[in-house]
Amino acid sequence: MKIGIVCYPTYGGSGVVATELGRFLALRGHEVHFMSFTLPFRLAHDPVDNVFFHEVQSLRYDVLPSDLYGIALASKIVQVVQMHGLDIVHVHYAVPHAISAFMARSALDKQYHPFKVVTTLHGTDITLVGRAPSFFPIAAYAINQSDAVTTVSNWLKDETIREFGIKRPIDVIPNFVDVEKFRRGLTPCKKSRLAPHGEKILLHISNFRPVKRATDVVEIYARVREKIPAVLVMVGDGPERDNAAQRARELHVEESVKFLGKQDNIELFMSCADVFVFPSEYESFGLAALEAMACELPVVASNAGGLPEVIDPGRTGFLAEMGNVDEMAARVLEVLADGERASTMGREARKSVHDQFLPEAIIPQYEDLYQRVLRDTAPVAPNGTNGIGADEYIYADGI
Ligand code: GMT
Repeated sequence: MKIGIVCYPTYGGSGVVATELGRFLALRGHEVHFMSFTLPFRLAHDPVDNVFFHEVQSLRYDVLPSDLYGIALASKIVQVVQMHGLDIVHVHYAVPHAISAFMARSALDKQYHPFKVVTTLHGTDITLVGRAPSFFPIAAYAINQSDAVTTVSNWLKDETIREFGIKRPIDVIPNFVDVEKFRRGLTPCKKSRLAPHGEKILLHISNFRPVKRATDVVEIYARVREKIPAVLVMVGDGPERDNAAQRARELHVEESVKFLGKQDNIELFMSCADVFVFPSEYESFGLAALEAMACELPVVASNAGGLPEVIDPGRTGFLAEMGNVDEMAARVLEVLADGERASTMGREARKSVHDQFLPEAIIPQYEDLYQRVLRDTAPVAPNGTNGIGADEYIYADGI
């Protein structure tokens, strides 16, 4: 198949999932065309054959109300379809990506509807952006008009149905992780640099948006450090980083909290930490937790959103009420107190990834979905046969 993938390319779970999906689809023989405003960072570090990148260049001009990225993206989709004849455009994040795809489809020859639109909802596109009154009707339209819609967890599916009163079918296809890349004991392991005196390493990785509750991470750490020697490693950057650093100063633990900012190779930190701390207000899935589990890290997280679909409490980590930093600290101590237990939990965490979230299990679910939308609503080729090959499409002239 020829598949277009539209995503946010910078640090963030939806972009990572989209990029990894494209890479694995290409490795399975599909032709994949990424469209975004910059090269997705994981693609830049791990290029594969059969993957093409098309940069969307928007326009800023004084008289224009704001950046017209959604329209520039629609134009790019038109051009890529004209050049390469895509079967599917798979958009990650409903707004504005799905709308741009519909716009592009209308701009192409209407009679033959040249490609199908698959929309994957990742979380904040529903819980924050889609729910906002200024975007609500168009987010609902994006969901209803897509040829197929997926969510990354059952929780997000239920939220979408509840929030938008959606009647259409929604497929749940969870996040996945490359276990060759994310594993224990990678070199160069950073343990001796992060914890030079053999302290335990608590790790948090996120974009430090309010939903991640980064100050809770510091609260949890301060409680843990009262009991055992430990350091806290904070990877990533975002609006709550300064507040978290301030809280570390107030709690007098700042000298053992390391804010490392954005890092490309997060697996190097995950592969040598002792516990992953993830106290989010909610996560539609929690990709970072899954990546940590692949690195045999027990995860202590809030029991919000889709996290209970990822973490099996008592076996692969622990869940606590969102905001209950006392309980989360107690759970972290429980993990760290018994090295044997921590290792067992870590091994179980990786096993759980193997059992449920391997690319080999998840990518075929997307392939089956693509086949289904192409089959169910195959465009009628000019000669009356039901051809769906890209070569048979007719595109409007002069666009
Ligand atoms: O909000 C974020 O953390 C980024 C966001 C995104 O869209 O990039 O992540 C969401 O999508 C990920 C991939 O499907 C999920 O694993 C994350 O749980 C989800 N984040 C939230 O729901 C807050």
